[in-house]
Amino acid sequence: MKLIYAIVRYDNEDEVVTALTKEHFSVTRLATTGGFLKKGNTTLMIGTEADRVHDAIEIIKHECGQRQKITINMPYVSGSAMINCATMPMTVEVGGAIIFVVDVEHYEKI
Ligand code: 2BA
Repeated sequence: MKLIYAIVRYDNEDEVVTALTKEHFSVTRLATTGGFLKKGNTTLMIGTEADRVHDAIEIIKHECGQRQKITINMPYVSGSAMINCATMPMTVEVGGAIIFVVDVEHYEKI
């Protein structure tokens, strides 16, 4: 058995979960926060048989779409000091999903 962690944007959460449950995947949603942008995102936990991992990832890929580049204004840091109110434009990629697949040592329902 495998456990898939999929970090998705809030905007995609409902569509991804609906599509996964329609295909009989069990899903748990966790409200999480990205360390870099400090914005809310959603982490999905999907426990499934190894031979269904590919199908789950294809569904996530289909619902989350392509990654896109966006420009954000980051606080400007000079040396160890953050200069008040100064910002610096920076391009980051968002969208799509971040996926980890890990082995499950033991699984049971009691
Ligand atoms: P955040 O940490 O808020 O990162 C948002 C986006 O900012 C990232 O998108 C990436 O394009 C950029 N970014 C992140 N850290 C950066 C850094 N140190 N320097 C420059 N740019 C940086 P994604 O890669 O799509 O990640 C989306 C969210 O997935 C992340 O939100 C984080 O919550 C999670 N994530 C991504 N990679 C991870 C990893 N290796 N381990 C744990 N969580 C991860």
